[in-house]
Amino acid sequence: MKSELERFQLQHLSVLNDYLESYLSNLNGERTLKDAMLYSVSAGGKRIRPMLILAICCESRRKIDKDVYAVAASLELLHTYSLIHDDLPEMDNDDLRRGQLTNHKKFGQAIAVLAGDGLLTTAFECIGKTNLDDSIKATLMSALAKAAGPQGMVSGQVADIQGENKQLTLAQLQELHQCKTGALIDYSCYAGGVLSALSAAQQAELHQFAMSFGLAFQIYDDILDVVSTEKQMGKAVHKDQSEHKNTYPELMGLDGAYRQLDAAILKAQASLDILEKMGMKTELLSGFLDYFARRKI
Ligand code: GRG
Repeated sequence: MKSELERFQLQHLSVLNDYLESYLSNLNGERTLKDAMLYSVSAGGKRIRPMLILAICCESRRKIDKDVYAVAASLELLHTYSLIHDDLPEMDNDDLRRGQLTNHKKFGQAIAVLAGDGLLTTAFECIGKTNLDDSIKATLMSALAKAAGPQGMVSGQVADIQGENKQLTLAQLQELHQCKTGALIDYSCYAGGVLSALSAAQQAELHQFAMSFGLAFQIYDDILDVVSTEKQMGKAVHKDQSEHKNTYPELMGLDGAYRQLDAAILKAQASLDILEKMGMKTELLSGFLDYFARRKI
């Protein structure tokens, strides 16, 4: 039997994907640039961030209309920019992303940088084109800029690069991840709350949920990285295995990382219990947490 979250994803994922493709296809612009932008966005990905926005709207009984899809899509556009830039030779130097060649491997570095720039900037245009009240558009745009920019994801990326081959403390690692991945997840929850006109108290608790969820997401990703690399042992592994990466398993071992993951999931669930007492439904958000808790890794 399908879970509530699986049914929800079936209902909304293809609409969101169609929205993204038609939004990019209908932009005026240079053909190769558009192809490069579409190439990475259409490659799939889990769509966790936009789905969080849609889920919060649904749990708050806010109608999921075209404007909600636009705000969700804009976040995926921005997230995809960050992945394209992260894969570049001067950053993580990856050949594969979302099951296909990375953007720079396919289109060359210059176009990949520009495709990322295009996705980042049009994410804001995408919010601007909605029929939402101007004050809501301004609130969302400034929160997105804060989460993605020098007070959020970009600083996290810098901290990550500067921390390479150094041993960070747990506090430094948490700070790095809060900026690099947590800030956009926090924005997802905030944007869902703004679109649903949640109260300040509900938004504050949703923020607590986002912090714990973001942490669980990152630890899970770190664990997955170690376990899948171990499974590949014996096969040719492209990455330089001698390079030191700041991850939870690296800092505290796999068991320690699992314990931190469990603690983050429990904390996130506690926030959902409070949100339920405040009148929100939480089944979908709980479903997102199960995804980490089930961890068939
Ligand atoms: C280049 C400014 C700049 C930032 C890059 C997002 C990011 C910051 C780097 C990605 C590298 C990475 C593996 C981060 C850890 C967790 C993470 C954000 C994974 C990618 O997000 P998913 O798992 O990917 O949601 P999909 O493809 O499913 O969307």
